[in-house]
Amino acid sequence: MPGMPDPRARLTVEAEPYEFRCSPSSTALLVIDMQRDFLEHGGFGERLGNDVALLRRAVAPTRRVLDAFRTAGLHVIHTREGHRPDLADCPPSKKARGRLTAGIGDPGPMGRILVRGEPGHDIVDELKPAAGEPVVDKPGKGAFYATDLDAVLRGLGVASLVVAGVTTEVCVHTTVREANDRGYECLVLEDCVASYFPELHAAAIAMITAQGGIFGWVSPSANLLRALAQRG
Ligand code: TIU
Repeated sequence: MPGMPDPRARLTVEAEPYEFRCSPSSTALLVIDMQRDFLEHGGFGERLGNDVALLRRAVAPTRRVLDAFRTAGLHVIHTREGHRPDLADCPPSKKARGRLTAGIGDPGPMGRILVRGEPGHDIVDELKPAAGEPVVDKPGKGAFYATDLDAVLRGLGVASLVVAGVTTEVCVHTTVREANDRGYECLVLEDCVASYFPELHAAAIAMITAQGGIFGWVSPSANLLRALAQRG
């Protein structure tokens, strides 16, 4: 149809360590764990002693990318880290780690911490999933471990992932490593991922592009938005 972007057209994004190329129709935006428990006051992240403002920086840029993917009719998938209310899927080692006074499953200001169905477990309002966007609930840090994410991606014909979410060196990194080993090509948007620890964020970003892109590619979201706009 004249005036419509060709869904088979390749997208080229200026990135490190070199340009990232993908086919938009086989690309998904993967938004990792943008949950109240990590991003809002009173949640699990703050209980761990962290400054949630450092994570909130990623929300507005991610929203712009989300809007662009939705406008272009491209795939969007969300993940949430959390557990069954009976915690049967939470390894005792994970529950015990940190010797926390308020840890997974314990009551917090936004309900039981990291428990599915509780307000704190849900995705922040600014990035709420739209109807039809798959939400993958994950018990681990990696989004492929003990989930149907791989089946969802294969069902959609996805080969490339554009990655946003928190935290850079924990759930984002674990997921990118898992995706890379499964053959997915990942572009991590450096302003759409964030950490409570700026030095760990920087190291995690550097690790992705080292050695010729050992885990994938990194770019600012502006580069991706520009590539999408040029395509239209
Ligand atoms: N989603 C995610 O990264 N879960 C974490 O527990 N991250 C921390 O940095 N603690």
